[in-house]
Amino acid sequence: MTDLPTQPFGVLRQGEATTQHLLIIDDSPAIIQLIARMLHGVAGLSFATRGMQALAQMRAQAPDLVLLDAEMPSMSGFELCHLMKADPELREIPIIFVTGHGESDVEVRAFEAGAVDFITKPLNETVLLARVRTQLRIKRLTDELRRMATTDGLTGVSNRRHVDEVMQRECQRAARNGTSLAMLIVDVDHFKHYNDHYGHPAGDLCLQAVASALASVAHRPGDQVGRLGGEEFSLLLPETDLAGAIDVAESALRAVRTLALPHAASPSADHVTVSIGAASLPAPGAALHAASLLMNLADKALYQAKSNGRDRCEP
Ligand code: GH3
Ligand code: MG
Ligand code: MG
Ligand code: MG
Ligand code: MG
Repeated sequence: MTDLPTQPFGVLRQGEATTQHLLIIDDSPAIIQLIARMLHGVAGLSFATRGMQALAQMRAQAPDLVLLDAEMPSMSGFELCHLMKADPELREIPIIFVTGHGESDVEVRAFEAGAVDFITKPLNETVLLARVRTQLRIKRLTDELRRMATTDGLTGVSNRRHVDEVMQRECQRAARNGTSLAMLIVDVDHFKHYNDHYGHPAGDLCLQAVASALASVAHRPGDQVGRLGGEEFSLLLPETDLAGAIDVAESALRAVRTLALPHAASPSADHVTVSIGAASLPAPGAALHAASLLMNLADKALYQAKSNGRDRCEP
């Protein structure tokens, strides 16, 4: 970035996939350029000179940090901040206010609006760098903690806690919008024999392979693959009815068969298979405890799939 930005918004420096991304929102191209120079190499950088453009950019790709000019024409930084805090998708993005006023009431307003920090113009490079680095570090740690709290360590799919959380949310959404919601419970067949025959470390590898096979068939936005525990997985499928869920289950059965993992100790097949129980909402009596009912229905269906011979899905 050597020239003043001439467009109203854009990317100044594309970060690598692993680097963090910062959005500068300021009506002055000169300030944007100054900040970009001071933050050279610290993060991927984008800019916007208007609040509306900034909102569109953040919805397209959420930045890790926003530097927000308090005073802009048409939409002030405070107004933009309020809009972000009212939007569940943008609420968590940390905001550092940048303002020409050093008066304490502006500072108070910034924190009351939900900013994490505050910098005054004229900008001091050392102060800007220190505050930006601090916020990016907090953001990286927060992201990492959230990832650890929601994913299963062995397989990388959602853990049980996150499955329950997303189930509650999706059940409420399905009831509110009158849409269907399906759940599959997937259980590896004769997995105790597998461990006994091949050893526990091989069993772990098998679970990882099954998890990726499941992830490969649950690819619609909003689909969630989770590990309920042991050798039991869940697929939560929003806006999917029972027939649609059974289609996904058939693909899952195929995907696991296609892994072609030998299972010499299985009484029912010579390779690793899974059994699947399917259930969907709306279901009779589901109004109050929809999430646990859906889980129970899928669990009963799984039991049927086991007793009907395994390597199959039952509703
Ligand atoms: P079924 O076909 O009826 O499901 O039989 P199963 O042997 O798969 O079911 P069972 O519940 O008897 O055994 C599940 C086994 O899964 C027992 C347990 O040791 C194993 N298991 C649970 N968690 C893990 C894990 O994280 N890694 C490995 N390797 N094995 C696990
Ligand atoms: Mg301004
Ligand atoms: Mg099993
Ligand atoms: Mg069992
Ligand atoms: Mg089991």
